[in-house]
Amino acid sequence: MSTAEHLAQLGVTIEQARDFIISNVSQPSVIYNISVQNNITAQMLAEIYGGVTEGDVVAFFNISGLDGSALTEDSGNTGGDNLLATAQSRSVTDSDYGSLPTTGDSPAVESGSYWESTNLTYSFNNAEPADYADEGLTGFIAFPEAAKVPTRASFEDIETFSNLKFTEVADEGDIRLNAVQQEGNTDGYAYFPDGTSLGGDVFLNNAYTTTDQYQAGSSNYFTVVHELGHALGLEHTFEGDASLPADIENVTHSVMSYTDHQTHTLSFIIEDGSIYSNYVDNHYNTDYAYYDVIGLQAAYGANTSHNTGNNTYTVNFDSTSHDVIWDAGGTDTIDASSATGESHIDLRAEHFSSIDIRDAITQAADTITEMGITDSNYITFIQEQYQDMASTGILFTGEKNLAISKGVWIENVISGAANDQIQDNAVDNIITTGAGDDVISLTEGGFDTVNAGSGNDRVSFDVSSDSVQTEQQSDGSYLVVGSDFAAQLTGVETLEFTDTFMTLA
Ligand SMILES: [Ca+2]
Ligand SMILES: [Ca+2]
Ligand SMILES: [Ca+2]
Ligand SMILES: [Zn+2]
Repeated sequence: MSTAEHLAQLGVTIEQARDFIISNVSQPSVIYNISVQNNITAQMLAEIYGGVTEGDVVAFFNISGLDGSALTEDSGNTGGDNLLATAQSRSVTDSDYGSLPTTGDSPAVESGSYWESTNLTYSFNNAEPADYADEGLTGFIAFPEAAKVPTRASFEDIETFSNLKFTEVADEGDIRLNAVQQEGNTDGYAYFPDGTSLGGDVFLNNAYTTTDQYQAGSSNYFTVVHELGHALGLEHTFEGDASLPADIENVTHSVMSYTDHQTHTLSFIIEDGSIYSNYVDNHYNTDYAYYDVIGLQAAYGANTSHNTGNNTYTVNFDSTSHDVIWDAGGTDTIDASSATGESHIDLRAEHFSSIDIRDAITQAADTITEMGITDSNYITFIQEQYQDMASTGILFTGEKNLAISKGVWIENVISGAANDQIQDNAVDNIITTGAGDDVISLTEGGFDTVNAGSGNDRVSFDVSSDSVQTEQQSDGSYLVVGSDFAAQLTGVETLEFTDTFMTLA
């Protein structure tokens, strides 16, 4: 069969094939994988490209670390007998954002009452405007400088993931921010954007005015994030047509919840022979949480130009509270290499990870060590305080401290020194787990690379052992190739299949 006939069977002309090669000449693996999949030989590629020999084509691939000879007729490997070539044909490198949130994806926070424009202005009221006359407001003060910090930061955060654009104006913004006396223990309230003059306006409690009170991670900072959510049309997660399920109806999942969860840490002081504990509310969200991001994207569209390059997200116990990754493209990495606690990292969009987990026992031990405490009564007190706080759910432990939003592809991950658990996603992943006994689950496809480092490490697949080919490579790594996935494994001791375990040399 001629080259033209072979290509015709694939539905392309020689000219189209040449254009494809020219436009992908900087990505040899793309041309290589397509050739392997479609039994296109080096000889055919030479003819399609023109002016080069079969040997030139083989050399072109070899320079890029690909086995060019696998594409020659006399290698005996044409068409995928060579396991590495077959593995490369399992590659899935679509790093563009996937399907984006639409109405109904985050029903618990979607009120349906939204601004018509995505270009909004906001202003800080220093005195009561005339149209508030019927509101019966008391204690009107100039909007506190300290509260402007979380306001501006929240608008900036929203711009990173949604199509909304905010401009601060001196007066009469679409969203007007106020500080007034509040009923009972209310920290603030806001109106949905309903087309009225008060629609979108925010009212904070005039009792809070200091920088200290509005520190990042505090409940007052969080109040600003929450009220701006209302001002943009987000409703409470526990009201309206839909609510979050009870087990996730908390501020880890949405800033529109009232249920504190993993928002506090503890500190201790020893004074005059006694030990005292302090609750510290320093782990409230400063940014919108998972369901809020999806709800606002559904209402106003996603910012598809945010973080389109190759980004690294560095995460550990100290660096993050309850973050959500919105990333619109590129080859991206979650770097949890500094973690000393266990990490359970799930690369799939719409899943949560728990990175650098430190439970109550670990935090108590760390505190005892840091404070150099040897008195057994103090030690018992510290341990009990941590365990009591953990039992109410408000002790921050790192649980679910990172979410990957809908439509986001994160390709690579580096975990820390503890015993970690990693879940792959559907594209080619590079998974590096370092020290510790790690478990890596490769169930989603692509041609994944695992370097499990030291320890007793296991890779699990959701297929039976007889449906894969396994081969040790000259560099000592193992190739595992299935019908729709492949993996290249280094530092892995055990393979787990649905029917059996396999020990690697
Ligand atoms: Ca990116
Ligand atoms: Ca390891
Ligand atoms: Ca994968
Ligand atoms: Zn509210």
